Amino acid sequence: MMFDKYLNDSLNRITNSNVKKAMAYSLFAGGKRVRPALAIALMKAYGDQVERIYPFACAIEMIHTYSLIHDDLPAMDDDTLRRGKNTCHVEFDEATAILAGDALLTEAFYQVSLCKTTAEIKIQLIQLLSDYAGANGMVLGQCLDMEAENHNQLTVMDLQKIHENKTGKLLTIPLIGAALLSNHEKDINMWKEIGRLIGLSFQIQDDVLDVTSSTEVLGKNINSDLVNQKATYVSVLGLDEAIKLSNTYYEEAFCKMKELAIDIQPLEILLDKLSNRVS
Ligand code: GRG
Repeated sequence: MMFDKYLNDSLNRITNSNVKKAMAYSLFAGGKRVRPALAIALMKAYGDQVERIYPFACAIEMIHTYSLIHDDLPAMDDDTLRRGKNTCHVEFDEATAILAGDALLTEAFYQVSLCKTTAEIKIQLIQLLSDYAGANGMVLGQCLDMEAENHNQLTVMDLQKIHENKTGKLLTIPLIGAALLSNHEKDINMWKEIGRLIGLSFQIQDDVLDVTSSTEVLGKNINSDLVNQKATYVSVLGLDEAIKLSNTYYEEAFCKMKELAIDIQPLEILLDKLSNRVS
């Protein structure tokens, strides 16, 4: 079964309502599925069955989708366009979008309960999601990002702290999750570092694409950082240095992967795609 079919079927147990419609709308609005792809690639690299990670990958995609719905709300970035479509609160309404985000976050933990693994590993997966997506992780990053809006003298170190949490933690969850599910706990510290590097690189690309791409290609309003007067890797380092730093981080991540006793190819292919992404 393909991952998107699993994701689609995961909604079968949800009672029909406007909230369910909004959850489905945002889950299937054309996301790139980068986080599930990382989890699947690592399962392959470990020689494990990819389907074993589907419930966990589904949980991550649900949390990712909730974060985007809430990030687009008027109280946060107030965005009207994502993935070339209306944002959730524009398509439905603000209250429904808030509830859809809440429901996706909650449903993620139901999905973890479906993982075919031991109770001990499920507890570790639950702790991982709570820690990395919550107030020690992605939510912390979002909070630091909001606080930073009032400071105009941000350094690269400040940006690093924000984005290791806001972007990096959610991109690290699939790697640690796959290591846990395929019984490679000894590799977890390495995946933490690799996830951090991929996360920073992914964020720098996001900042670069915001000034170099177009609304048509990106599916969202461009120059949003400039309009919101946000400090970004591009505003702090300049465009060329930002691109260089993004490539360096991807290379470092790749070098670290090579130190592990795994079949590197599935991750190499994915990392190559990510480092050349245009949206
Ligand atoms: C609201 C708790 C809360 C957190 C929001 C993730 C986030 C934190 C905000 C989204 C805005 C943003 C630019 C985040 C940086 C990470 C990023 C580039 C997200 C977009 O991920 P993609 O490109 O999205 O994987 P698709 O649309 O492909 O699923």
